[in-house]
Amino acid sequence: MSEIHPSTCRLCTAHCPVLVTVKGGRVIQVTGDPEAPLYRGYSCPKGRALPEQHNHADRLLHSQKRRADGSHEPIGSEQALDEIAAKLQGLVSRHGPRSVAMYIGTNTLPYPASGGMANALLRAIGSRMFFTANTIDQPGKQIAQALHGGWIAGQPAFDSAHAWLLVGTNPVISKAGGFNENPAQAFKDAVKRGLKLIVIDPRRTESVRRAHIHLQARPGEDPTLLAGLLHVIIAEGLYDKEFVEENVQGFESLADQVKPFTPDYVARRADVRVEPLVEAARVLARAKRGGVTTGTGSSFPTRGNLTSYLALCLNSVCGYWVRAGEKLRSPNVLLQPYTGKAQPYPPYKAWGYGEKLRVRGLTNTTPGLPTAALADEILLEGKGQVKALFCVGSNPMMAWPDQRRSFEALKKLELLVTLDIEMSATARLAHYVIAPRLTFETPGMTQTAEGIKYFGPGLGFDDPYAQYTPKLLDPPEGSDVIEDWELFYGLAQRMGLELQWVNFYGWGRHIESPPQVIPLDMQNKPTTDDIYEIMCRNSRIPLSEVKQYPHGHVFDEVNEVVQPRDEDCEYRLDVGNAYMMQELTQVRAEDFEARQRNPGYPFLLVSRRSYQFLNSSFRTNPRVARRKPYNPAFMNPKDLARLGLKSGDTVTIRSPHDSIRGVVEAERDLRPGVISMSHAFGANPDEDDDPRQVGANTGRLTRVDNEYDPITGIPRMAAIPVAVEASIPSS
Ligand SMILES: Nc1nc2c(c(=O)[nH]1)N[C@H]1C(S)=C(S)[C@@H](COP(=O)(O)OP(=O)(O)OC[C@H]3O[C@@H](n4cnc5c(=O)[nH]c(N)nc54)[C@H](O)[C@@H]3O)O[C@H]1N2
Ligand SMILES: Nc1nc2c(c(=O)[nH]1)N[C@H]1C(S)=C(S)[C@@H](COP(=O)(O)OP(=O)(O)OC[C@H]3O[C@@H](n4cnc5c(=O)[nH]c(N)nc54)[C@H](O)[C@@H]3O)O[C@H]1N2
Ligand code: SF4
Ligand SMILES: [Mo]
Repeated sequence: MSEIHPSTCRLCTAHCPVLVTVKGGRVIQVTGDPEAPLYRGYSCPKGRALPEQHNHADRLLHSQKRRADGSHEPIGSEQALDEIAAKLQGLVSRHGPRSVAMYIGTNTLPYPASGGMANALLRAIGSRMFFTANTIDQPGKQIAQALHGGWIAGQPAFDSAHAWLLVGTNPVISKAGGFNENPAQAFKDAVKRGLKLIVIDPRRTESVRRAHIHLQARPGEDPTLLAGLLHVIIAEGLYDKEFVEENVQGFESLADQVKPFTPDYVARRADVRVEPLVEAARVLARAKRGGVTTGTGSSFPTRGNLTSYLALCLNSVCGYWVRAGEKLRSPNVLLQPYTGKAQPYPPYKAWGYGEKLRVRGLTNTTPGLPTAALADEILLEGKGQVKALFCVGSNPMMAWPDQRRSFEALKKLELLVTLDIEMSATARLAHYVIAPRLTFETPGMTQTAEGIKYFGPGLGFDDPYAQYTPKLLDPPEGSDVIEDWELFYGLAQRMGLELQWVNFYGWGRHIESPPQVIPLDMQNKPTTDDIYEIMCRNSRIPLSEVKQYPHGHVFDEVNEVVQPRDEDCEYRLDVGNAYMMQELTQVRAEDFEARQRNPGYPFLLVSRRSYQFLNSSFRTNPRVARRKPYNPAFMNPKDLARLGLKSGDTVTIRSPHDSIRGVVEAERDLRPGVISMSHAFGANPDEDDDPRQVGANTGRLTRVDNEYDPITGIPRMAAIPVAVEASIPSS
């Protein structure tokens, strides 16, 4: 007998409501939930492959301990925790708390308690070395928000907008940028009702299909393009004068700085035509309600802070912020209530506080400690050297830039612990691999996906939507798996540490939600549901009420009207930040023609998300990876022909730093001169890396200490100059 339960796929920020068929204690099918609101029954191949993930033959059902020869053997989870606690204690007493670091990755998203508990343990130890994937993703978003300030009432909801600009993001596949609920359908509906979609992307993506204008620009030129759009809007006097007058400062500086970015200059430099560029600017400026969303495509080619900042400037100059009397976008449901006012909150400190890194002058920043510097913090001898690293739902060996350096670093650690469902590339180097429970074996809720809104305007859910799902099944019989958070709680217990939970959501100055500190009971272990109750202590809608709607619910009673500006509010949005204006001057001064000539490396390698894979996850999932377990190197057919290559050929892709082997595939929709590949594939440097079996690791082509952002440390991760040569088949 099988039963069907409503639940949530929590793999990506979309958090799609799903129906889960359970038979004999095993999950056998996952489909979209037609009864759920907003999503219209949507699900994607990864969500539908969750049964194969849960039942995978290679799923870790027992934690693993590394033997002296590098192989692993099973170990009981209690025993593993005892041993790890003892080692950790020893390292802390010998080398101090800073020798312990955490790295939190994407697969903490399904488990809302895990990141917070990892952080609680680290704080109890006295270390501030807390790193996340955020600083190798789009850290510029939070830097820009801090320099520009924000708008308490937020951005208009997409379904009310007249124009929208997507820069280096492909939400139809990635669900990023706040397009959670069936974005393909949302774009279709919006365009039908008259919205004009504008996309800047070197590839004619799935999201471009509905676009009014597609600027298929040269990668890495987003600051130039955005400055060009601002140039036209200001030069033609199309900006929202009333809004700017009342709410914006620094307008003169911005106007001055974008002056040299004439349409002719921008068109020549980014290799687009003048007419659509000017038309895009006019469409954006004439729309009363709109938005600008940037993505990883515009973050990775360096200058992500500036790109995000100029995107915010476009929003402000066009007056794309919700006004008094309108409906508040993203009112909180599982987060604290707040009053949405039509007024700015002021800029705040973006970096230069908290923990200082020992390399490259880096500090803590609004997006967190620079993860691209963590390998060097492990490698660099001396006081404060990192000796122990915990990886939570993350995979540094696949995801960090400069793979060979990461490899040297992880091998040097005295204690590497990772929580993973399989023997990932990182797990293969780890002293301990803790086997965790999987999605449907744990309760879940949408609070984290809701909280994404604090990462930038337009993110999170537009509507007051929430869902809770109970645990649906027990882990497989005979297994010994724990929830991620139990590792950190268990270590704290063993080390005699008192943990304090911190509810930490809100914009820079925490105008909505000042952090709350809640001591955890260290004698009577809480349940996951107890922790969720703590997390939702001050939520706008009690978690118990959300639980009444197993298919998820839009809490319309939370739909609030935006309040007018406080009489005494003098805050303004800053579009003329000196640091950003200086960077824009540097961009204008670059000899772009010399850079473009780069004869040794005639192609630019960029990144992309695949529908089947989630970063390094699902690569061995039989349902989605059967046909093609690797990441093809997509190229324009004309480029292939010119090089005498055809789809399926193996090539060597060489950057100034290193080289990888890839399998080329023709893609007409890609701009000539560009190679587009997904990241998080390949193998460790000491392993067999047949590109047809495991793909290639694009992170190997980059260096962390060469072209990097001086604030967030993120290095060039895309628009990497490369050469492509046919590979000599290995015998
Ligand atoms: N060159 C290049 N580099 C990039 C990017 C790029 O586009 N190009 N993208 C960057 C971005 S945006 C990001 S966010 C980072 C991602 O960086 P990471 O988060 O470090 O990498 P992931 O591959 O997402 O790691 C997820 C890990 O979680 C494991 N896992 C899967 N399910 C579970 C589970 O249920 N529980 C637990 N505990 N673990 C699980 C997977 O097996 C995998 O090992 O990579 C960045 N690196
Ligand atoms: N299916 C799926 N969904 C995912 C993920 C996944 O691996 N698979 N990963 C998740 C993660 S960790 C993240 S951070 C998000 C990321 O979500 P997005 O930021 O939307 O990432 P992509 O879908 O790769 O879209 C980036 C786009 O930028 C384009 N691009 C490349 N270089 C440039 C450039 O220089 N300028 C401009 N303007 N465009 C450029 C690429 O062609 C690509 O279409 O997706 C999340 N969702
Ligand atoms: S879009 Fe994201 S949340 Fe939705 S089914 Fe796919 S992986 Fe799961
Ligand atoms: Mo990401």
